[in-house]
Amino acid sequence: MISQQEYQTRRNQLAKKLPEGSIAIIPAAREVLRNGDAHYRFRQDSNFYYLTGFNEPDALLVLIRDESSQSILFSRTRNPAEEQWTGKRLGQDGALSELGMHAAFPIGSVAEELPKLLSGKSAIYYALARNPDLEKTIMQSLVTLKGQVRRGVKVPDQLCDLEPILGEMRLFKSDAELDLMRRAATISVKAHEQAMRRCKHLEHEYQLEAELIYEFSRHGCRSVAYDPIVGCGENACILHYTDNNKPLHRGSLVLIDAGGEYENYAADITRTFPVNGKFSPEQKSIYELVLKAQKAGIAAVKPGLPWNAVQQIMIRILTEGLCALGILQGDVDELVAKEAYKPFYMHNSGHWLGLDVHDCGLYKVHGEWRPLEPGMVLTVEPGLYISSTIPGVDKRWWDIGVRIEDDVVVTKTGHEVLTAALPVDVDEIEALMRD
Ligand SMILES: [Mn+2]
Repeated sequence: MISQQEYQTRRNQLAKKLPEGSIAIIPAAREVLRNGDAHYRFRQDSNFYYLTGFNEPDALLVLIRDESSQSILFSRTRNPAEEQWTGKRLGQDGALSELGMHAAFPIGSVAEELPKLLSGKSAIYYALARNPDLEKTIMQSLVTLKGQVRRGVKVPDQLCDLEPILGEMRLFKSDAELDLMRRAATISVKAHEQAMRRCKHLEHEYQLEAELIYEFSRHGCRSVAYDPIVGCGENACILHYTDNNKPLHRGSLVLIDAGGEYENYAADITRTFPVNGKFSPEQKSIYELVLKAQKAGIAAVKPGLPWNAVQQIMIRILTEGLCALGILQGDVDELVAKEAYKPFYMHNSGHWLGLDVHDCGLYKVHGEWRPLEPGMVLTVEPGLYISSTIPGVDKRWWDIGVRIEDDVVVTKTGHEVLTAALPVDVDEIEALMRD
């Protein structure tokens, strides 16, 4: 649980990072129609949630940069008839008492109230180019204010991007956030274990997906953090394969990239294992090479390490290993320099992780890869994908796709692997699948 105090502190900290005379506007997510009159399951906007912990749609947070750092919330009004159908609402009284807002208005009054809040300010901060509805609302307020210039009204004349400032705050996780991420990770570990254990009884990729979702749900992850990837054989070589509808072939590998979302915080785990519970010699060679790279990548994580160093370490190990297996030929330095590994390993070492599975925050600062710092959370996820379409590769390696991914917190002295409890060594996986 994240306390109301922590949300208030975040709002104050954000306001203090803005220049005097600024105002910030952060909209909640909207409900989105799926088909007919049915909606997609509601997921709050991550920026809005980070600053409020408030889970209703149709809301707008306004922060004013002044001595008292005022927080103002526009939200749905209480309405017993509508609440009968769609559930309880916090309303404006609740926004003051439970969320600690300084003022609260009905969402329907934005057109009337927002110009008053913007009047006299110099800069408006919001997530530029993300939300056309919000931009329209802001423009309408500016039109209203420009109509009042002759009365002496000062109209804001700068539109600034809020995301770099907010992204930098979200990049560093608090202890309370790390607790939620540990929970998301622990539940996701259970789900992957369940998939490994149950695999021998299953016939289709979607049945593995069902095992994952069952475990996520029953332990309190009310949603997946992203659509699970369950790819058998050649499908394991498609990075974002989500059809998940093909048969599970005994003798093939299956790649599962899936994570649960706990209180809006994501886990992101990939494991690859043999459908029949026993790695073939070729599968084992590729798997152990990816694992060697991943272990070296994780071992390097500590404060001060530049973001791209993990990738450099893993590329070298993968290239050396591909040479040792005869899949690549030549001098390792030259092969690394000319990116000969790219047909087999075409993605980055990982990404930031948090409220978003690909979380916000810059990877380069002032043109340089940024050094890791305590409180950052990243994934480490090397892979090798030997599609039969890559020319010149011996047939025995075809359709072996392997990715191994864990979630890593940078600590003061090194790192903590949130997903360390999940089996990853060949022996461990084979033993778990035998049970
Ligand atoms: Mn990932």
